[in-house]
Amino acid sequence: MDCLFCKIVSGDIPSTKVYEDDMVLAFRDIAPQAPVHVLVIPKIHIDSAQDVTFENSDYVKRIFEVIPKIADSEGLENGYRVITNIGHDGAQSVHHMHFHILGGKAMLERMA
Ligand code: DGP
Repeated sequence: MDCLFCKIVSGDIPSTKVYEDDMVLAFRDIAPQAPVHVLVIPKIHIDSAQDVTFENSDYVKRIFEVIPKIADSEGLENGYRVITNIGHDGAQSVHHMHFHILGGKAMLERMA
């Protein structure tokens, strides 16, 4: 499958990793929109959060277990934002589910 983030998981495309375990990889966004901008992805291909099922939701569970650990290691004690974009209207550009961790500054209240 021609998927950018699957290639990052396999190591065919390099990334700056900040966390990895058997189910999840987290790496720095190539075009950061905040002082801290990390992407957390499942190591299996799931198109988007719209494709989460009873069969693959353990990956989402794991992602949300590791997000606080990443936030701690990135020094985000004042808070942060977690975003997942879905499909065209959600402005999803890479079609491998990912959760943005954005922090290191106060976010704007408006989200859209
Ligand atoms: P989204 O718009 O939600 O699909 O976000 C995709 C993000 O992926 C976007 O913030 C930029 C990032 N990105 C795209 N290509 C690469 C890449 O090759 N490496 C890394 N580290 N990030 C990438």
